[in-house]
Amino acid sequence: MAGSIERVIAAAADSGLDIEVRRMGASTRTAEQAAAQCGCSVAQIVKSLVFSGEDTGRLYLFLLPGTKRLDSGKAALLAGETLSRAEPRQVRDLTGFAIGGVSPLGHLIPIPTFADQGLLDHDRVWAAAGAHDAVFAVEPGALISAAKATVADFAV
Ligand code: 5CA
Repeated sequence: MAGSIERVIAAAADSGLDIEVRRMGASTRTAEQAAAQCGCSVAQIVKSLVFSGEDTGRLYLFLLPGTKRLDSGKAALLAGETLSRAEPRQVRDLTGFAIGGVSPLGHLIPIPTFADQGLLDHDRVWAAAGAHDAVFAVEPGALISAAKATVADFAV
């Protein structure tokens, strides 16, 4: 999507984060592919999962290590409503990113964001930068701050 990588860089800069986006020249759509391209562990890949509230239709973003998955019961407690995976079109229209390139930063609208504590186990993590082959490395605490994410228990 045009301008999506630039949006990530601008959002990072707005939060005082100087990131270097790397185009890997191969797919980083999944955590496993991203880890292979980055030469890091799957746990160091940040998954950015967009869910939709079944009552309100609002979106919620969950940031978690590539080795973990979202516990839908715990996530629903945080959101205050039952959640389902957002439709790819809704993700694209409201974040400005296609599935597989959804970044923790730089969405078209503000989205309530939660982060798993496990991200903080690493000195450095890698996250999607708005395209299916684009990533950036970041210190996880700085990423969580820039994403205005609430650290919470929603992943297993
Ligand atoms: N670029 C990598 C990380 S650097 C990435 O985006 N990984 S991800 O885990 O955040 O995004 C891929 C995830 O998108 C999959 O794990 C899956 O949960 C979700 N996904 C894949 N297909 C769909 C779909 N059709 N609808 C909603 N979510 C989907």
